[in-house]
Amino acid sequence: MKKVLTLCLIYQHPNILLGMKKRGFGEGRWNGFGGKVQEGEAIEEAAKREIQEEAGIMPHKIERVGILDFEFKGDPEILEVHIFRGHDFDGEPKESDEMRPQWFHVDELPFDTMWPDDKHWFPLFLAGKKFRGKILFENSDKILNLHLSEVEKI
Ligand code: 6U4
Repeated sequence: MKKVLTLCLIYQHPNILLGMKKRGFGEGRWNGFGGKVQEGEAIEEAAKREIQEEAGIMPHKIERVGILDFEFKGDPEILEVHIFRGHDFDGEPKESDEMRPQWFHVDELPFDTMWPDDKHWFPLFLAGKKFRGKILFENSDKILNLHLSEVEKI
């Protein structure tokens, strides 16, 4: 069983826009914006829709830079998260029911209050690389296994 999700990060060097997840999966963590791809929806369209819903902004152009498969021990469902990078956008980031957006300097990312996998793949993201990975969680705080590799094309 596989569920396809999006995660969109706006990176205007040296700052990156994250949101504090106020409810649902990943509550209490800083993360990019995203969610489930709906039936019949293109993945990139879903990424744009979610960031518009959660942060009130519409990116001009987004590029897919990574795909990560997440598995939780004992749960047959795989979360396939497609990671996008954007730069320019229309609108002003504003708080929604789900997320509270805030800019962070890349040297001061709040890794302690982000998903534990983020500290592993953010360096690739920030360096403009493309990557694929597979991460097995014991629970939402503990990684049992992590494979990450840089790829030419995604
Ligand atoms: P709804 O539909 O609002 O109930 P919710 O349970 O809040 O959904 P959703 O749709 O916001 O979840 O999706 C979760 C988001 O978290 C997606 O953008 C993908 C992202 N995500 C999930 N696991 C992650 C992980 N290990 N590391 C990470 N982002 C992750 O950086």
